Amino acid sequence: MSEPIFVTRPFLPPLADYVALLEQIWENRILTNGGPFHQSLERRLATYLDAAQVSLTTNGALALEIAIDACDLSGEVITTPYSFVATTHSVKRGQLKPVFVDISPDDFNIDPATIERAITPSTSAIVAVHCYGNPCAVDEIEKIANKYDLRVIYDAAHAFGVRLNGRSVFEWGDLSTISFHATKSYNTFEGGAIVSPTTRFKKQVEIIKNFGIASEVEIPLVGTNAKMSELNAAMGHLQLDHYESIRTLRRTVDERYRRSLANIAGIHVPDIPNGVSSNHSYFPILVTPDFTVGRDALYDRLKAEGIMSRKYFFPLLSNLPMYKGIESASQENLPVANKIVNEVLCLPIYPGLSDHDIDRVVDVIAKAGDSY
Ligand code: T4K
Repeated sequence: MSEPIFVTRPFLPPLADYVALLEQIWENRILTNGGPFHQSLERRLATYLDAAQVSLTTNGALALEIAIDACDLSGEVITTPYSFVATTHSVKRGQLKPVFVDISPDDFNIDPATIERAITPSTSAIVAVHCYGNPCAVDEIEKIANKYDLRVIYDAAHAFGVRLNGRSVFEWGDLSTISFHATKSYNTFEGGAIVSPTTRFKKQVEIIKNFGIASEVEIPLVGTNAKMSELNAAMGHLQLDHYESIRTLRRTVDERYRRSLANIAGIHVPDIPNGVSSNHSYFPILVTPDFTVGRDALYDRLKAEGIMSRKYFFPLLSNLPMYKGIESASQENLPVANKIVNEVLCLPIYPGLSDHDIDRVVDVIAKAGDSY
């Protein structure tokens, strides 16, 4: 059998380039706690992402927990059920009540039309996800947030480098969080960041990510340890050097899939929304009822051929044992999310995925659909 094809593979820069940076770390013996690579990467990313604040963290999950903490929220938080589990868990770990609203079938993000009727006097924020890197309806969300005086936090784990109508997606929201996990389009092995268009929350974020310590003699907050190490920050520099070529390689894969899948009945490939400069971090398709077999059967067929697609984001968060009892988690409240989660399949996409391998994936899908 041919080599397995994974849903993703991390880009790695030439090893010699990383070794050169490791030599500098060995030389100066600063390994963490805001060392020189950490500081310079924050500055470079702030420029690249058009952000006033970039605070690096150990991962995207802690970035989100800290962002929620820094905004000093209370009561209820309106959020999406259609995401990786870290999103709702961060709300819950912040001692807040998640209130689920439905998603749009076009971009799989929170449907802004559902937000307003979910707002109560206890609502303090909206935690939305730019799912698969597609920007949320940011202007509409901003209007609602301003009207009801709510904070907006974007879980932008998937949205590194994404732009909307020429503007960085990180220009919206009070705070956004990113994941630099190995599976993301920009990776530092593990890592993440809290990003903001203002510096309003910067001090708070920096203190929380350093155990709550403000100075040698002041510990004003209950914090955690989410500092990025110099090893990760050094990798971040090299990844940034290569990011635009990584994006181009991903786009090539995306375009070949789109051309090849266009004529397979029952397979729906969502468009990249107008005005979006994508990072092509995921390639979701919907296996609709018009396809010959169901989503799970297609997943199994691909797997039998060594192709590891993923059902991101099944199971739906509102159906998990710890959340399904919440009133807003009912299936009647979330019809679109409950439908999409049973149709979605993310196909392998990463820089360097060959035309031959893309064609192998498409071939299995075409044969499953009996469309030859
Ligand atoms: N918010 C959202 C919306 C998120 O999607 C995530 C993370 C977070 C927050 C939290 O951010 P972090 O705390 O993780 O920074 C993965 C990732 O672990 C997770 O980061 C990601 N989202 C989620 C969507 O996917 P798995 O369980 O799919 O990973 P895994 O280990 O099965 O990897 C998938 C494939 O990638 C493997 O089959 C092979 C390949 N791979 C993976 C790793 C780790 C490699 O080739 N090399 C590697 O080192 O969760």
